[in-house]
This record gives sequence, C-alpha cells and structure tokens, in this order.
Amino acid sequence: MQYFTEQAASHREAMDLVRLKYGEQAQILTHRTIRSGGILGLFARESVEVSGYLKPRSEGARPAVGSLEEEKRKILNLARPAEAAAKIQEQAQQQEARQAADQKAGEKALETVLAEIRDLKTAMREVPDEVHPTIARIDTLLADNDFAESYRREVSGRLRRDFTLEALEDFDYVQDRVIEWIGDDIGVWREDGFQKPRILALVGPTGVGKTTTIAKLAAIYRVGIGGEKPRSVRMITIDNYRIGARQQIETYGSIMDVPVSCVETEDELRKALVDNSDADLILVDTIGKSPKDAVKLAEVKRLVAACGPKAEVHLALAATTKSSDMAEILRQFEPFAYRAVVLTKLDETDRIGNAISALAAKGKSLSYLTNGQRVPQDIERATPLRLLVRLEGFRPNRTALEERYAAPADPGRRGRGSGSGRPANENNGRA
Ligand SMILES: Nc1nc2c(ncn2[C@@H]2O[C@H](COP(=O)(O)OP(=O)(O)OP(=O)(O)O)[C@@H](O)[C@H]2O)c(=O)[nH]1
Ligand SMILES: [Mg+2]
Repeated sequence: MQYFTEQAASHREAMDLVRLKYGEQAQILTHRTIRSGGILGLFARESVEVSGYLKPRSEGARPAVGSLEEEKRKILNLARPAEAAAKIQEQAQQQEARQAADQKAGEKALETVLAEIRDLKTAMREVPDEVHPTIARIDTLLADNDFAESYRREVSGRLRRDFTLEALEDFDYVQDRVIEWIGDDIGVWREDGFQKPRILALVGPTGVGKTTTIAKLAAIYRVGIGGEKPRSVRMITIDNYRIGARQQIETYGSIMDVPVSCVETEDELRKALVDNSDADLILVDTIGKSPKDAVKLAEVKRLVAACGPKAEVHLALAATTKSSDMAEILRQFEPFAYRAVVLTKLDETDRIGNAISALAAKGKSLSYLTNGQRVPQDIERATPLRLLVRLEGFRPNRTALEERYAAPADPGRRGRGSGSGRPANENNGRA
C-alpha cells in the first residue's frame, strides 16, 4: 500500500492537491492543522497537513486529472442527487468563509505582535543607558587625568563592547586592559639609524623649552649619556631676535664644549650646515612662535626648510598646555612636517591625559620627554611606560607593564593591542 502526506495553506487546497496528484485513488486517513516557518516562534504560519493511502486501481480508481477547477467540477457532477451537489458547494463556501476569517484573525494577531515589538523598542530607547560601575570608575579616572572627552567615550564604548558583565566585575583586570590600550596608543618614534650628519631641528610655540631641550640633547649625544654613543655635536640657533637667546645657547655651548653658530637668514643657515657637515649631529634651535601668528610661522618654516629634506623636525610641546590648545598646536605646526613630538615640562603637571589623547587623535609619536630645568639630566627617550606610570589614580600591574613595554617600540608604532589574554602575574606588582 502506498501512503502519502501533503501540506497546503488550507484544508481545501490540501484536498485539491491530493486529488490532483493521486486522483480518486486517494483515501484520506488524517488531516490536521500545523504551524510552520517563523522566527523564534513568532510569525509561524498555519497550514493543513493531510495524509492517507492510495486505493489499488482495480477498485475503480481513476488517474489524476489536469486542473483543480476541472477536478472540482467533476466531483460535483459525479455527486448525485442534485441536493448533495448543492450541499457540497455550500460546505465548500462555508469552508472558504472560515478560512477567510482565519486569515483575517491571523493578520490581526500579527499586527498585535508587531505593535508590541514597536512598543518594546520605544521603551528600550527610553530606558537610560545604565553605566556599569566599573566603566563609570574608569571614566572618572580618565577624566581626572584630563583625557579628552572623545578619548573617554571611545574607551567606555570599547569596554561596553569587549567585556561581559562578569568580566566588568573584576576592576583590576579591566584597569590593566585600559592601561594597555592607552599604552598601545602612545606612539614612540625612533630614528632610522644615525646618518652623518644627522640634522635635528626643534620647532614649537614660545617658551616651551626648545633651547633647553636642544642643550640637553647636545649633552646626551656629546657625552653619551643614557646608553647613547658619544658623538661630535654642533648647535645652530636661528633665534637671534629675542634678547638673551643667543647668549642662552652660547652659555650651554661653552659649558658642554659644543660649538654654536648663530644665523639669521636661510643662506647663512645653509652655509652653517655645510661648515658643520663633519659633525655627527647638528641640532638646530628655532625661534619660538605663537601658532596663531601665521606670518611668523611661515617665516620660521622657510628657515627650517633650508635645513634640507634630510633634517628631522621635532615639535616641542609643553605637557602643561590645555587640551584644545594642544590639538591646535599640533595642527598649526603641520606644515613643518614634524616627525615626532618632544613633550616638555612633564614635571609641571600631574595630568597627561590631554597630551596622550591629542597625540593619539593626530597619530603623532613621541621622541623625548623632559621633566625639569636641569641640563642635561631632565630628559629621556619617550616610552609608553614612562607616561603610563604617571597616570593618577590607576593602580597598574607594574611588572606586567614593564614586561610589555620593556623592548623599545618600533619607529612610529601605532595602534592598539588586542587587550586580550590575562597576564599570569596580574595580581603581583600592582603599583
Ligand atoms: N619645569 C620645566 N621647565 C622647563 C623644562 N624645559 C624648559 N624649561 C624652562 O622653561 C623656560 C623656557 O625654556 P626655553 O628653553 O628658553 O624655551 P624656548 O622654547 O626655547 O623659548 P623661546 O625660545 O622663547 O620660544 C626656561 O625657564 C626653562 O628652564 C622642563 O622640562 N620642565
Ligand atoms: Mg629658545
């Protein structure tokens, strides 16, 4: 015996389908309403499933016929007497009406569900975004350290995205990751080798410590402090305008036994560079200019351009500068194509978030950090670690940080670390 199961949207369609496929051989055994399709149990459609078996042909079965309409007509014609045919038709109409009513009810139910979803969405939008206490605490620490608002938003967003509620419960773990993110955001610049004569020009706003930094660098390289190789060094100043400027650098020069040349024009500068080309390192001190003084800035730019394309231009930026001014300075000095930033006067502030966020936003790397007036002691090569340990209020895992940032970073390294992976010693060495 051959059995069959068919499905259709309605009982009537299921029967028509069975007749069409199997003709009068078909003998219905069961029919039931089933639900199919949909998402998460919603929007499933009702349909009818009919099953039965095929009577053997010898019992007078006829082959299946062409169209549904034709089959319907034949069924009605076959039925006798006429009242029976009328009854069948009436039943068919009633069934049709029931199905139409069912469909309407289904549509109404769907509309109700959709309305409820819409209400739910509106309600969710209206519920204030509850900030996890750990995220709020980290944000307060960042604000206390003067990190820019955009930077803080980015960190909070990343915490929300990357951390489960369970992980957020572990404050120490979260703070270590955030400190790593900050550390990975601090770009560190390294010179590509030391091609003689290396020319390093320092530009920047007035009074940020350019001349003092030039003197510190001269001493470091001249004597070979902090692991540097002793080099022959010269200093050139193009700051002849300010009273005492020339004397200031000449005093440093005589103390450190480093020859100093003072120039006023581009030609004089070019000549001084040629005259000193036997040196390993030529340090060029420039006139401090307000970033708002576009004309004077262009003048300094022309002079610095005379140093040639090989010259490394570094921008001196005081850590004490407020956030908005820092972004402006980084932008205004852009025409100098400075390769790195020397962050000065770190000793005068406990908050360095403004500098870290401004540099990260502009994708600028740090070359040196200065933290005092003493020449030459108060200068060091920039490393993320040096800045990270200065962050106020954070209690980083110092040992893990030292391991992470021990090796000198690649020149111009940028980008954030994965922040994944819990260090084995995370509970030790917390500062
Ligand atoms: N506290 C502190 N003071 C510094 C630092 N670097 C420089 N100074 C002081 O800042 C003042 C200005 O330093 P300069 O080196 O003359 O600054 P400049 O950028 O050359 O100034 P202009 O040539 O006038 O534009 C001096 O009193 C320096 O001693 C630093 O790292 N920390
Ligand atoms: Mg100066």
